[in-house]
Amino acid sequence: MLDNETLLMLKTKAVRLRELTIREIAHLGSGHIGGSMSIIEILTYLYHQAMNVDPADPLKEDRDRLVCSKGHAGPAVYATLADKGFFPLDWLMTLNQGGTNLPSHCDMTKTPGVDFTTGSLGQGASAAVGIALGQKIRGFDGAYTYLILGDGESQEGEVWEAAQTAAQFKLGNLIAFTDLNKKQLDGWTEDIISMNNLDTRWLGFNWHVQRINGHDLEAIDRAVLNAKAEKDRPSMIICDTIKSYGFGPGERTFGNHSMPISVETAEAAIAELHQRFDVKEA
Ligand SMILES: Cc1ncc(C[n+]2csc(CCOP(=O)(O)OP(=O)(O)O)c2C)c(N)n1
Ligand SMILES: [Mg+2]
Repeated sequence: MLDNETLLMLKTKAVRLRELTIREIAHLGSGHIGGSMSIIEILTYLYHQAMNVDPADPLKEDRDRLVCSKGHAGPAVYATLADKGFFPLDWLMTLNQGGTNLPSHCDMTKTPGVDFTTGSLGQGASAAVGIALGQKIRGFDGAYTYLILGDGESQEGEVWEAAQTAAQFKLGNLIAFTDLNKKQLDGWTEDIISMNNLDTRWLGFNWHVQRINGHDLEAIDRAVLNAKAEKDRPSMIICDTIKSYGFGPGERTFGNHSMPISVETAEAAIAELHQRFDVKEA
């Protein structure tokens, strides 16, 4: 259970990571704001509560790993890693420009702290299974592999090949999140290929399954602790989220997968963010 001080720290951190992500995309002029904003609490919890990682030694062998399979959420991952100290904050202003170390989609060959290259949806699931299996084979007891999938991404067949393999190898050290933000690139997931029965699908593949509010840090904490108690089954934490959560102009726009953001819009949105989310003294 999170004590009050830790919860306050995490909530404050989530606001900061949203602010960095908005500024980073606005500096470029446009980008994948929707799916970046919806995973901020998951990233906040992982990097500030759950994961054994060391910014000074990003390739430490027995570290926990994250595969952000929805690689287009790179801007949120980069904000998290920069803030954590994996690389200088001013790199964020080079997002997706020539010569950058922060390409639009996550690339492990370019960015310190990125554990796997993603962007081709579905592939990160298989990679995470392989990484988790490797941790077990190498005897890294207590090391976990975390995986973040999109709901639209879950339409990919490769996700389900990975699911059955993880169950077969009893990968209790694999903890996955589905960012169930109900939208994919250009519409409602429900209208394209429904993901409404995700819970029973993962159960059918013999995973441990939980469903939570993905913006509730305490719920994420409880779910991760439950997942860790499950030693012989991989875990799926299905997170109900809102696409673009915390970036007001995106929340108010249906097509918020990737959108242009001016610096002026960003600054107004950041003011709104603080109004809504800053933790008030009791
Ligand atoms: C194999 C593959 N097909 C298509 C794309 C193009 N694409 C990028 S993001 C996206 C939508 C993904 O939706 P979802 O997984 O729900 O992501 P989120 O809502 O979290 O942004 C698509 C189709 C891709 N990157 N990879
Ligand atoms: Mg989605």
